Amino acid sequence: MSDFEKKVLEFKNKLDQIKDNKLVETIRVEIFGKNGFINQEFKKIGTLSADEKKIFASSINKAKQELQDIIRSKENELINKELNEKLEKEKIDVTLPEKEFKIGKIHPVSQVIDEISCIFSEIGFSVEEGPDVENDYNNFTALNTPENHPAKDMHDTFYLDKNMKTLLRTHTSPVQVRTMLKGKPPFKIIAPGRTYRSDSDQTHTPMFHQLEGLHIDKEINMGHLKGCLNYFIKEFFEVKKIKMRFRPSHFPFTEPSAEVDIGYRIENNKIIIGEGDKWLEILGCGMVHPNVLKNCKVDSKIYQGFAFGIGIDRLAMLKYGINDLRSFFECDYRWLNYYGFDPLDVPTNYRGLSR
Ligand code: 2NM
Repeated sequence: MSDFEKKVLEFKNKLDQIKDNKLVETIRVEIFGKNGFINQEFKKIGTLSADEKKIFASSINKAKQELQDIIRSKENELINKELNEKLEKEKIDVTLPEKEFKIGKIHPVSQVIDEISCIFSEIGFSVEEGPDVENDYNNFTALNTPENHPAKDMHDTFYLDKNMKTLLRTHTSPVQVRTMLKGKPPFKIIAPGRTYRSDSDQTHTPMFHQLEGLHIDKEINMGHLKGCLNYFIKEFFEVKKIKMRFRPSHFPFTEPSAEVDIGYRIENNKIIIGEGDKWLEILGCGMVHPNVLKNCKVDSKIYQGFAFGIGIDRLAMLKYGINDLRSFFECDYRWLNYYGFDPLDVPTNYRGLSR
């Protein structure tokens, strides 16, 4: 076998073993490139006799044709192989059963917070939030709560340190304090959120939800308070008229203070809100105490206003006919599935955030 034939055989063997298209290209250049094997061999022709020239040229041309064919079919083979591997890897079995698709539910408390936020937003209140872990000043002192007030007792408040300076907020009022301290009047805000008291029975859970409102401006009086709450209760319970009474009460942070009852009656085991001869207490309110305004750097000679606080969990129970408070926080999927709200279903009377 001549050197030429050996070299051709070598290329054929190499090509036969290749598994990567990039290597085919390398060998193609080795064979057919400007300084490649074929051109080198053609250059040798000049040194041969006329007879030898003819034979050698024809064997180069034959080898050239063969190697070209081999390269072409090798390229095709590898392209097909790659494609088939890709198809195999990305294959989708359309006969497989679909994955179970479960949509979550909106907890009644979240639903009611959204509803109330929408109602107050429409009359100019903005929503403020604050931390669950508070200091004694924001939770009690700024709110005119005396040092010996029973709410400050260990039995009522979860303290987080020995000095009783850090605690879990017992109401959302510290949000109002923070808002007043960091801004300038007028203020027109609501603060919904989690609150904590050391209390646990049929109607109390240690964590519960409150929503408080605050409206401070130059000419705010109790008439505005009544009008605002009357509007809110009608919108929330979706009734045209509401029987409502203000009962004198006491809170350290308001003067005067009142509790608000609404009329109701029971008909066919169902509660009718807004009429009837029974009374239901639903919130506390009053005119913000001048001491609170002073503690929050608001000039009480120029500004005054009202505040109110509502228990959200109880409101949700009332509106949506849920009778056990503790079930709210048990995280029972079946309960949430029954009492929760479909996030994609927007009933016509829903004033939710999508509006
Ligand atoms: C209530 C009842 C009455 C109230 C007062 C304040 C603040 F910060 F302005 F002083 N926020 N919330 C308030 C007033 C809360 O809950 C039953």
